[in-house]
Parts: sequence; structure tokens; C-alpha cells
Amino acid sequence: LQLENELRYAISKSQFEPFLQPILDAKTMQIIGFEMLTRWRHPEKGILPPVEFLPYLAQLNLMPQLDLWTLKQAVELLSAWQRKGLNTLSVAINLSAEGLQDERYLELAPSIIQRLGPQTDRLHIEVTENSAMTSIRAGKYSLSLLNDLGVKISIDDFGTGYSSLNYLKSFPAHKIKFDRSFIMQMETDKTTKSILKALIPLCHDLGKTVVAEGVETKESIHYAKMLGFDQLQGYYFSKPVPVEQAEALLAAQS
Ligand code: G
Ligand code: G
Ligand code: MN
Ligand code: NA
Repeated sequence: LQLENELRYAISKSQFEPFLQPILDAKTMQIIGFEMLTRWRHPEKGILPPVEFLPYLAQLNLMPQLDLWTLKQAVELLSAWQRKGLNTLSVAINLSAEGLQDERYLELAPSIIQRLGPQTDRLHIEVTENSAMTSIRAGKYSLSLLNDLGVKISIDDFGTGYSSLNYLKSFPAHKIKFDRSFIMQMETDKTTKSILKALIPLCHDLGKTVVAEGVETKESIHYAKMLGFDQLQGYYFSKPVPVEQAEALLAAQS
């Protein structure tokens, strides 16, 4: 109950903060965008990762509220970057299963997204297979709505759900983010390697961009490129960092 009160207070006092993790183009090895990952700057406990508060937000039915907050943060950041001339970067946000099916989210999201003008394709929305599949009808409806606004849809944690191939067939998605368990095992596990060797060309054939998550070593960069991954993300490049630090990473590469 104490945490519940602290959480309600945190929301009202906006103690949440967007952190950013870079995503690189595998060919140029340049940062092409960031995934936004929310942190709670707790007055006593310091910076808390989502595992420490997402379950409680879910219990309190506050996930759609977080999703709207994150959406606004991403749109504001993209607009600020646009004004600074950083107009090719993308920002990816995560959308929860609850948000994906929430009437208020779907009612409010379009006007927030349209603040980006013609640049709505700089905003990427990540949904896991399972969250869209919990209600296929609602998932299809919501993702089509977002897709029609020009936003790019990414399938997050791909390969860990129960219907990966069905997902490829049923939902509009521009990007496939292979779960980091595949990247961790691609060099040592023959089956994992075979799955990637078959699925990456399949994704390309379907016109989708393929992302490796959880790139932690130099060897895995080499391997991921060899397998055909288009984009790379992981601790090797950077963990999620505050916006200022993310901007410093950008400045350092140009
Ligand atoms: O940042 P970290 O890797 O600890 O994130 C853990 C999980 O929390 C990830 O699965 C991520 O999708 C989720 N997450 C982080 N920030 C947000 C957010 O703003 N909204 C939603 N819905 N999920 C988030
Ligand atoms: O589930 P989702 O992909 O939205 O969440 C990303 C999560 O993965 C975040 O919690 C982020 O901190 C974490 N993450 C990002 N890169 C790496 C990595 O290279 N290794 C590990 N173990 N976790 C990572
Ligand atoms: Mn994600
Ligand atoms: Na993921």
C-alpha cells in the first residue's frame, strides 16, 4: 500500500524520466535512433527500473496512463530534436497490452502523434507478440489505427511469444526485434542459428527491418551482421541513459 501511494504521488509529481538506449545501423554503425525506457527517479531509492514499478502500475490499471505519458515524452523529444536539425533520428516507445486495448489511449493518441506533422514515421511503437495476441481483434484494430497515422510498428521480443509466424501474417509491422535470448545463443546453439538463418531472410522478403537486441560483445556484432541483421541494440553500445547523455553519444559520433 505504501508503494501504491508513492506511485500515485510519483505520477502526480512526474518523477518518471525517459531514458534512451541507442539503436545502430549494422552497415554504417551509426546511431539511427533510440528506444525510450522509463525510469522512476525515486526520492529515496534513486533510479528504479521498470521491474520495480510496472507490476504495481498494472495492478492499479495505470498502464494506459504510463503509455500516454511515454507517448507525449517521445513526441516532445522528437519535436525538440527536429528544431535542432536532428531530423533523421527515430524514437521507439513500448506500448503495453493494456494500453493497446484502452479506449482512452486510442482516443488521445492520434492528436498527440499528429503534433509531429509529416514526421510521424520517426515514432516507432513496440508491441510484444503476446500483447497484440491477447485480443487479436483489438490488436489488429489498434495497430492499424497507429499504422494509418504513419507511425512505424515494431514487434518486440520476437520469438518468445506463442504465435510468432501468425503475427507476421496478421499484423502491420515494419520492424522485427529478435529477443535477446536469440542473440545470446546464436553463436553457440545450432538450433538458434538455424532459426535465425531461416527467419531473417523471411522477414526481409516480407519487407521488414530486422533488429538484434542484447548485443553485448564485439563477436556478437560480427555474427549478427553475418546473419543479416539490419540494426543492433545492446549494452555493448550503451545501456539506457538520460536524454542528455544520449545526445552526447550522438555528438561524439558526428
Ligand atoms: O528498461 P528495461 O530494460 O529494464 O525495461 C524492462 C521492460 O519494461 C521492457 O520490457 C520494456 O518494454 C518495459 N518498459 C520500459 N519502459 C516502458 C514504458 O514506458 N512503457 C511500457 N509499456 N513498458 C516499458
Ligand atoms: O523488452 P524490451 O526489449 O522492451 O526491453 C528492453 C530491456 O532490455 C531493457 O530493460 C534494457 O535495459 C534491456 N537491455 C537492453 N540491452 C541489453 C543487453 O545488451 N543485455 C541485457 N541483458 N539487457 C539489455
Ligand atoms: Mn522494447
Ligand atoms: Na525486447
